[in-house]
Amino acid sequence: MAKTQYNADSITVLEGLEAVRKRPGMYIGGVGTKGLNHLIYEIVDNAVDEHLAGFCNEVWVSLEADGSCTVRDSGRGIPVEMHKKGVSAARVVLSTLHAGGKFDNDAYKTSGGLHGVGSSVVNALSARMDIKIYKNGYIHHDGYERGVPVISLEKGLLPTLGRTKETGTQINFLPDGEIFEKTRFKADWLKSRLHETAYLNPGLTIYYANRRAGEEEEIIFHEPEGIVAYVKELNNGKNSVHEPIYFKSEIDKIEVEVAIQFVDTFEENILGFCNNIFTQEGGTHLVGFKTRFTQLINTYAKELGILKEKDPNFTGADTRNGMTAIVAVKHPDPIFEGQTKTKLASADATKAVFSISGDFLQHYFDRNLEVLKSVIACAEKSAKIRKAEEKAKTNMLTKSRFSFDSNGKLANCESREAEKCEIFIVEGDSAGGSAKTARNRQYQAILPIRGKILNVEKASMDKVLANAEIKTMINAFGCGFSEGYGNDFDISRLRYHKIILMTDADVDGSHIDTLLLTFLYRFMPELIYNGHVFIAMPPLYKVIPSRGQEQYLYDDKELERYRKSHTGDFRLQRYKGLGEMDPDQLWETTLDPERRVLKRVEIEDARMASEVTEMLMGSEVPPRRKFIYDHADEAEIDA
Ligand code: TTJ
Repeated sequence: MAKTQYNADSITVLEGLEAVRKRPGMYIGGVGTKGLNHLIYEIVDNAVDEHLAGFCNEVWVSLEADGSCTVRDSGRGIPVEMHKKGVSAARVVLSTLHAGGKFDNDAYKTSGGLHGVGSSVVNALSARMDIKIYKNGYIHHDGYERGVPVISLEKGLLPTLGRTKETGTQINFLPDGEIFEKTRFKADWLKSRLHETAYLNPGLTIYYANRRAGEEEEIIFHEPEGIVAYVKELNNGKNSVHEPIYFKSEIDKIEVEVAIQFVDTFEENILGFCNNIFTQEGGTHLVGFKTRFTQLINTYAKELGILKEKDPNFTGADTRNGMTAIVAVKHPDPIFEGQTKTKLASADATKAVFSISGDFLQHYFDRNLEVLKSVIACAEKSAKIRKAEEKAKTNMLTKSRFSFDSNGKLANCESREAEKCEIFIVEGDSAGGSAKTARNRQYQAILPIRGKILNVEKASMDKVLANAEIKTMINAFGCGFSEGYGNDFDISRLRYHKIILMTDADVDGSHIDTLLLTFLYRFMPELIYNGHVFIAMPPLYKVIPSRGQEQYLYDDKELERYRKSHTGDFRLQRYKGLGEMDPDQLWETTLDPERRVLKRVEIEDARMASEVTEMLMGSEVPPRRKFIYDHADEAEIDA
């Protein structure tokens, strides 16, 4: 700090960033891997904004060998001239909270949720940040450590590193280990996100490079077909019923772009975006689209005589049976709400999407009768199944409303303070028995499930609902569920803030995880969005040295390390399943909040949310105890 001169403004500037460091979660959503990756997205969004403004068609994103990330664009470069605060505008952008490069000529503000918080937040949370701005024939240079400038200004302006003919902005930053639990960016999430960005911006080319030792890779993301290609990719491997339908138009400054393609499965997969932001919680744009689509299909079905006058209409869910769609709007001043600020609330978006979709689709279906008929056939198929499911659901509700736990397996906890309560869904009666003995009965509830019953992959949902354990879970959680028709879900009634899946570390175990997560994602997605769902990580091995301390090891990498570092004899015990542990061991390794390792289930982006098996990626929640924290940190436990 000593090198630079500060005026009053730059002092308040630094205080602004201090607030970010004090409460990082408020700005990037959390200090886990998700928040960490958000640093990159925040910077990339600036480059994409420059693309949207019409000045940049290329972005480079690299994960560097030293753990840092570099983002470069071919835009105009952040303005470097003197700002009214008495320093270079670039320095104001990078070190003032909420000045994140959003200048008044922006057509669309990206102000949803975690977005648009500005590059200054990334700066504040980076151990170091280096900036090169290629502009006006020079390379302008700036640099920071934990948000504090380390480059001296010359009469308030940035020093230059030499001349250039190029224009653009390059930022290199290293996340701060004092802030983040882990500082290793998740490459898979980043690639998926960049691919999504490419689909949403067909004129943009993104050059991705991973230069980290052992995972070197280069990919070019360029999707000139845009959201049509996105829909095709989402439907990849499924039987499509027709070629994608695409339209794009604008009303009252709101741009609406839609791609639709039906497949012959029973899923509905509609992804909404506003100003390139994935609206995880949906919102008004989707309401407009769905409402108009349902109306249209019912009108056509009656016109064609497929529905008779006296027949009830198809429900909305019926008309979207098998639908994959992207609804992307651009709004000049969007309002976002919801738990994670990813629900579009702007009422005018409903009107715009309703009207544009109605006009286009009517015109389209009038001329493509075959497509229309196959879409209506999907709705008929759904209506049939819906009736069966409705029956299953009423049966279930009437039976179980009065019996909290119909088969008496749930060992509930004593406390009614939901924030402190946990429920373990445990594979197998024997592990369930041990867990019941071992648990802290004040706060930990145990629900054993029998693997075999659940291990019917791709069971239809009415079968799933008929499953005794699933019924018990719905009743135990206390918040109801939502699916297709009706929405009985109320997260405020949730009885356990941690729902922990505890299955064996084998193929059967991960099948059960997948089925349970599929169930949770379809019927109670908010539980996942709000971070209530976890996967327990029981150890794979116990080493018993002839001299020294016994130790639990959580994966093969740890075992390898142990073999290398340990001198002398040791006995190795391998746990094939939870059932092999006695209650004390189970408590020590898997139940005790002080020592266990949990993986939080997170949904990273729209593409992952659309594909259940792909979407469920965990990030570890390390226990407080330091030594296991260190192991958990390096453990390769992402299946
Ligand atoms: C704003 O309007 C005047 C000309 O410069 C515009 C601008 O801010 N452009 C801009 C910012 N282009 N690229 C950025 C940018 C790129 C990266 C990679 C990171 C950051 C923080 C900004």
